Amino acid sequence: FPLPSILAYDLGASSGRALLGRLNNRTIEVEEIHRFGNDPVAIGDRLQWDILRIYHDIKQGLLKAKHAGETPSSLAIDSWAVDFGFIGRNGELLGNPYHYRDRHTDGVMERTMARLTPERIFGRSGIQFLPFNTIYQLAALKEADSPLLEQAEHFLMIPDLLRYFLTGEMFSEFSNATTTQLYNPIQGGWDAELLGDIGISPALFGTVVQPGTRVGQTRASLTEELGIGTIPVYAVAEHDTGAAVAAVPALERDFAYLSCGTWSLMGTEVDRPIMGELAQELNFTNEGGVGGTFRLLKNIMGLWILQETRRTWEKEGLSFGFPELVALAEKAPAFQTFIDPDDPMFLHPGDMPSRIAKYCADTGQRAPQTPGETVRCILESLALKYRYVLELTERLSGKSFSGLHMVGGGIQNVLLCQWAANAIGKPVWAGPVEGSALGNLVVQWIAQGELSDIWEARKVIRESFPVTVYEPRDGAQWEEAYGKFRALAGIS
Ligand code: ADP
Ligand code: LRH
Repeated sequence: FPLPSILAYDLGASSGRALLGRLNNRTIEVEEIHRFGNDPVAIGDRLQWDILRIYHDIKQGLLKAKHAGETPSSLAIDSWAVDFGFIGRNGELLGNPYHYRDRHTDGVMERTMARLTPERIFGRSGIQFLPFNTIYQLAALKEADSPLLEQAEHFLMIPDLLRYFLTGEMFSEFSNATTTQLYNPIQGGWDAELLGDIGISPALFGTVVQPGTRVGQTRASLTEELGIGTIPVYAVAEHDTGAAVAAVPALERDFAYLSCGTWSLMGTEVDRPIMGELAQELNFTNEGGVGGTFRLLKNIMGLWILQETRRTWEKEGLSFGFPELVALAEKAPAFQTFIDPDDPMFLHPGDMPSRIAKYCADTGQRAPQTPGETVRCILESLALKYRYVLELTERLSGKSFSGLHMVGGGIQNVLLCQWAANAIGKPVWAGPVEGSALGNLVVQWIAQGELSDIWEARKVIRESFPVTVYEPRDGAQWEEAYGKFRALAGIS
């Protein structure tokens, strides 16, 4: 008999993808059946999701599965954190969800922090201060007197919303809910006080379910439209970083990870949130995970800067693939220029080479002159920032790590993996590439009793996919570069 398959949708910033997964004895087999664009659409001053097109592509994935003779026995969706849509009284989506890189939140975090105090916000949520957190997106809509708030009856985050389109059922998934900075992990629910503080009705916020909950099935209108059977739908760790960390093939309890895609998310897994003064001061976060875990981590701007650099050059008629950019960086001279990748100037879409040049002018450095120098500056700076954040993670968690697990599309950048190992002076274990989609799959299997728990899942992933080991090299040069980086990037 053919093995039953299940379906995972992972909506990243660089693409959306649908993967079919099979568990063959204790080996995971995956097959990518659909990959599609997930570009936000700029209209006037707004930057928005093309949400109906994404739903269309989710349906395309179902059709492709059907044409391959597959009837997935379940499906689940994960995507990036913080973004959401509203449902009105007729059950329909109101407007297009805003993308978190929209500038409508400019200044809102600062104003909200001044009014509520950082202690109150962090003390109730345990979530790091990022200007695009849902709390500031909602506060921005409130400040702008958005008509959406007059009509909204339900708040749903993106995977919850797409799942609602598929099933007709509304549930909020826990891992993603925590990223709003409006979920209280101590009380275990939406924080009505914080919502009250920003003037948003708690009545919009519905039942929160844990990763691994069955939350409906494909609705009749959809199965009829596509000519497919009914498919059970699960809530997994619908926050893509939660899914990626679930898929880290660690065998030891105290491990450090770097989920390396558009963002670089670095930290460790903990059993309960670390919400003290130091965590707040270092701006670490405690995002909800699978099986009662939390991710103590910090966001690092990541390969977004490289993606936007590439897009800028493309507009200028210079077209490079990622492998080509990596080759150019390798040939450029080492340790010429450093940026702090987390400078707010790099957050919004736009001309990154010009912003890097401005950063260099502001810090008295010679700006990179060629594409190779530019890419080298980005990748070296990222690797050095990894060292900084890894040291902070050790300090805050009281753990000591023997190396770093890297997962996600960014591990295809072998130079970055090697430089990360060099910068931290410890081995990097890189794999798997499709971390989020795999985390999505294994949580479905855990929910169905095919895998016992997250630790068995990690073992099975370890046995099913290669892990490339990068041993640290050139320690003295990287040590010296780290000192220069900290001085030039203004990192104390
Ligand atoms: P997301 O899930 O956030 O969309 P991914 O995990 O797919 O991101 O990672 C995308 C990143 O991976 C790109 O920004 C790019 O820098 C890197 N990448 C993808 N393919 C390659 C490649 N062939 N060589 C080097 N880097 C790559
Ligand atoms: C990574 C990610 C990250 C969030 C950001 C908005 O894709 O979900 O964990 O901080 O996107």
